[in-house]
Amino acid sequence: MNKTEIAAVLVDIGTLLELKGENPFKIRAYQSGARVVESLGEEELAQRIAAGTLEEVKGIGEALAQKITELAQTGRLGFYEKLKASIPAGLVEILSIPGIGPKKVKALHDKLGIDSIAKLQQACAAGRVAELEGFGEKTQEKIVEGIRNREAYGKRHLWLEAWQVAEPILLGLRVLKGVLHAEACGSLRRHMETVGDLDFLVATKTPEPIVAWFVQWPGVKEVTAQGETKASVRLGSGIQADLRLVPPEQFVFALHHFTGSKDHNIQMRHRALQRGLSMSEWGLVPAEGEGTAKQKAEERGRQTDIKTEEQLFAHLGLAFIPPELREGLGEIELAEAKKLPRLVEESDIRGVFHNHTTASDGHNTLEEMTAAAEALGFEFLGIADHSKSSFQARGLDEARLEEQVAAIKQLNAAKKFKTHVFSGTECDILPDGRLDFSAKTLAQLDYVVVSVHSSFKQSREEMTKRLIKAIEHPHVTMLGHLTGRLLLEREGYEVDVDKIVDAAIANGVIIELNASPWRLDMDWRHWRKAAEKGLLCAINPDAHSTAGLAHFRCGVGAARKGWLTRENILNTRPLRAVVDFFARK
Ligand code: DGT
Ligand code: CA
Ligand code: CA
Ligand code: ZN
Repeated sequence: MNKTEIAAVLVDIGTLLELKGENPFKIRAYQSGARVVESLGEEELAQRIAAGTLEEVKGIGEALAQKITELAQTGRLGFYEKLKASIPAGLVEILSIPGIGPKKVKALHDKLGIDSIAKLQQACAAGRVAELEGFGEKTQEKIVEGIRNREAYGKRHLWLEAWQVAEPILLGLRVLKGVLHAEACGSLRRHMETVGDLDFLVATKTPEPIVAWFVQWPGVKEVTAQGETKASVRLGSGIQADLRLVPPEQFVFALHHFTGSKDHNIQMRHRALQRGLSMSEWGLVPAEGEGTAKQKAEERGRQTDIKTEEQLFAHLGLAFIPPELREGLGEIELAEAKKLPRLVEESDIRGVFHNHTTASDGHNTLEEMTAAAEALGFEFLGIADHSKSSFQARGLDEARLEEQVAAIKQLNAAKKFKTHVFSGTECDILPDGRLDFSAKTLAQLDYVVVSVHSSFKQSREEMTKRLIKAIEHPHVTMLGHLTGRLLLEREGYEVDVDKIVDAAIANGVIIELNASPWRLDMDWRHWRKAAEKGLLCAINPDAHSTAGLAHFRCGVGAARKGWLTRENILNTRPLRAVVDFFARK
């Protein structure tokens, strides 16, 4: 196990102990132990485990050191397994409802005997939860809403989670004997923000052993269908996966078909028909009744020349359409006119702006974050910790912000890292649209991100007014996570996106594409129109740890879905140009 996995187990243990009503000191020891493990370097952790010096680290006692060592060396922990087994699975499931922590779960269990989501739902319907001490009507309503969302969202998965499940399978397929091509199609390939199921496609002449390999993949929990050329499974994470195997000459047609989207496919099929062709996962063949026998034979001859998607699109008079654009939203018309944009690529990104450190609610220090940014090859890194009103996130007050500005200045002057660090803030937008810091305080910074973290329930009009007031503030550089949504968990607050976009353009303010896989906010569906109007984008991982910086890649995926080019995105500019951009504000 690596340190992130170990830390996750420790956090889990803390939660389970809390469910059992254990001693708070013991609980806290696991929670802080997790933070300590997360903050150690991967190498340092390995060395200390090997040398048996883990206990010398502040915050890690003897018992914790033993458990971390067992996890690191065996990937398992007897204590953890026993603890899990001692708690009804339903209680842990209830924990996944937003707004219910271990204390509440314990109270529900102790006082109402609730040990499953179904029982919780019944108790809410009968009004019994509201009557409990520490709950009330509001909490009960929130729980009901949480259960409803869970049902609605339960069948989908975040893109990144789906990718993390799919990637090792894909890599495994690609090195199997007899596999000529393998691809993960569907919404995953199109980079949708959430994914329903995985669609693997393989070109091969020998399907049987590949099906056998797939259904025996260690992550498979259940085989739901198995045939000669296809199989469906449910994986450990709950996600379903289909595998289809086709002969090599059919691969490109199946690849296009199973990439979708359905709307794109319908439009493509229509276009093919206009040219006397019938398009399907099997191939592109003359449509019934159309053309002479000679034409059909000629067409079949030409089919064998179609080996790549480029050639398939070209055969229908189209430029290649990147998978991200295949949503049936006008991409075919632009591909015909050869006017598709050159989409931004991961390699275009030279740095990111909105990130946190241990000064607020991040897990890594300024230096660690900078080192990680350097390792990613970034020219610049923006630090934007929370401001004082976000006290739950240990937001910085003026004095601590000033200290951070000085520390960043020093870090840059020391030239220890190749990455230049910008000092910024993620300044709260207060409920009335004023900012959490004065203009004088903001003036010391290189740039200012402003975000909403409170009073989510305001009306659409109020929220729109609130955001526009913040956008009009002369020191604001960019607006963070436009709607505050958490994918599959929480709807964003109501806001008039068009008005916000217009206000941002009018005030020379950037809107962030928050690249955190849980957010991807502003949504890709708004970006094409907004960028055409002249809005500038910043792709920001909103990283709360060194690992989180890599989430900028999810942002690039969303930006591509939003038709964005390099020119639309501040992160693609060289350091000097970014410095100039900030200086003009
Ligand atoms: P998902 O899994 O809900 O996130 O979305 P997709 O797009 O991966 O959809 P899925 O897994 O049902 O099917 C994969 C692709 O297969 C889909 O994007 C397009 C193609 N496809 C599936 N059903 C149909 C259909 O009824 N008509 C057409 N034209 N294409 C289909
Ligand atoms: Ca799918
Ligand atoms: Ca599917
Ligand atoms: Zn935020």
